[in-house]
Amino acid sequence: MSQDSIRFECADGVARMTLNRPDVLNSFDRAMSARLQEVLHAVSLDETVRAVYLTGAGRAFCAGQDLAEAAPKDAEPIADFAEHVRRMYNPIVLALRGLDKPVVCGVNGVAAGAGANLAFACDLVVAAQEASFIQAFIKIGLVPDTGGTFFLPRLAGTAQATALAMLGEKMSAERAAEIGLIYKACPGAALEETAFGLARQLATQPTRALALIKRMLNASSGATLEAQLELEAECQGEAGRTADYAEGVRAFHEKRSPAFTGK
Ligand code: T3D
Repeated sequence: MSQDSIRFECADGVARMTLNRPDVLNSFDRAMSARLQEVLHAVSLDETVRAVYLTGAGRAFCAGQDLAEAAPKDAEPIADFAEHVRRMYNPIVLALRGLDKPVVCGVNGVAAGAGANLAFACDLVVAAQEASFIQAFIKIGLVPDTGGTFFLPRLAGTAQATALAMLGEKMSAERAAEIGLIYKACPGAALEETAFGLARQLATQPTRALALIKRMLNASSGATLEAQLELEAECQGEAGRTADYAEGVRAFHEKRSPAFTGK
């Protein structure tokens, strides 16, 4: 397995993951998927990591499935796409949504097919103004995967989701922000400062409370009001037992900035 298809560094509580196959616009082959799954698992076990940053190397974020691997010129094509999707993409989406730390995605360039939906599975998505999003699947006779049919209607509504999936048109980062698909767009030169800056900021915040917010938002779309109110009560109970809550209130009374430890 190529270790380099994902560059992985940890510093100051932030795990930085960079999709690193720039010659093919960081499209996914099996090795890159396996490595991303591996680093996401490592991060889930590492208490010193309090936020994750995901981005791409070179001019693209990710062009989805490596089409040379899906249908190679001189070899057998992938025989069973269902099994391929189950192994390549579904575990990554579940790992991102289940991770009890915030994931910031810095979309540095085009995000197509599974690459677009990978971004939408993250918690906060900031895209360079030069970036674009394409549900490219339909252009090659496929259907959205990697959670596209789950995230798109929830983020942007059914009308937009239908148009994106059925037309496969390129959408600018600014338009994606306008319709609520992503958090914000910024000039490309400011992406590092803006998006990675958010990850660094989140790594200094009450990590347990952030994890609980993520848990509640994950549950929200399939919950009744009664169930969601009960979940909020449980999560508030848990947040209230953290050292960070005690520190937050102490800092408030002492009129100083809190020093959260993530405990
Ligand atoms: O199991 C399964 O396989 C099913 C799962 C499917 C999941 C999916 O993600 S399906 C969707 C797959 N992705 C696509 O269909 C997108 C294909 N790429 C594009 O449409 C365009 O490349 C982009 C719109 C993303 C960017 O266009 P542009 O003009 O900026 O770049 P380009 O010139 O098309 O690409 C640059 C190079 O990257 C080029 O290689 P070359 O000619 O310089 O040697 C191109 O072939 C390569 N590349 C781009 N996308 C892919 C790719 N190589 C392999 N796989 C790709 N997906």
